[in-house]
Amino acid sequence: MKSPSLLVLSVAAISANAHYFFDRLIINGTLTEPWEYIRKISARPRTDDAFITDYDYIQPLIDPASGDLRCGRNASVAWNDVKTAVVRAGDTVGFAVNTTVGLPIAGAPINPWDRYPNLYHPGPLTAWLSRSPPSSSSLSTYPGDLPWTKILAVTTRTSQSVPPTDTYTWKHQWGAYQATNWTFSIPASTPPGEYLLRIEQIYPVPVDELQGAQFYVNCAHVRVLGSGAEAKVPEKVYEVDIPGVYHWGQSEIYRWVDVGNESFDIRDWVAPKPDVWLG
Ligand SMILES: [Cu+2]
Repeated sequence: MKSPSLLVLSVAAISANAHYFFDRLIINGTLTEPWEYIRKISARPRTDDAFITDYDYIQPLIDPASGDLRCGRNASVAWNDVKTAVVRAGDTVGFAVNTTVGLPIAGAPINPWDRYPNLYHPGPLTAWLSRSPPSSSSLSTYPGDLPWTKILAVTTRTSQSVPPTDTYTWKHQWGAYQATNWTFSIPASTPPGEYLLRIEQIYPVPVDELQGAQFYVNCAHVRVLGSGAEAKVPEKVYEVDIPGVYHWGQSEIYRWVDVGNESFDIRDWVAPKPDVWLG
């Protein structure tokens, strides 16, 4: 029989492995430091007086109507000293996954069982841009309350997909499954300006299981220079508000694609709106 303490530890290990965030921006193939170009997020609030751990930071968002859906928990404005990455429209950027806050977020011990930095959950991975108004003094104070445009959607396998390390074959249909990072290009016709660059991965879960769908989102600060291509403003159909882009119970993301739905076929899955703007 397992001792109670071992049992607790193994449950904690499984659940801690199951969440993550994106703390590093990749700029033209170079991996930057944690939170160097990305807005820090807060730990989930605790109602007990237990010490805050990594697990409190990697907790997903579960309310699609929350303002936190833009850039993560308590990240509607930047409160760390976020650098702005300077890229040309058409350049390759990306995000890397982590499960530990590491330094310099103080007060969060790193637990050995937290070290499993990949997209452990099956589900869609997307990237988004929202342009800060030219009149605003700083990207750091831009809350992301203007429209967002989706510039990447990873659903099925691609050449960037990694070989899965488990035998859950139905999950392997997702292109980003178990990826440790993902890179993509800023559309070449993106108008020059300062932008929030947002990454989002959704773990689809039905409304009556766990806490419903889990959202993993983070935002980087980027200044997009021209590419030489003609700049184009995205048509209205590609622009959405966040929050507002998803609603509680929406069929595409409030459903099982995990253990318990082994017959899941990703070809039957319809990606939520909006469509991807390719420029
Ligand atoms: Cu999780």
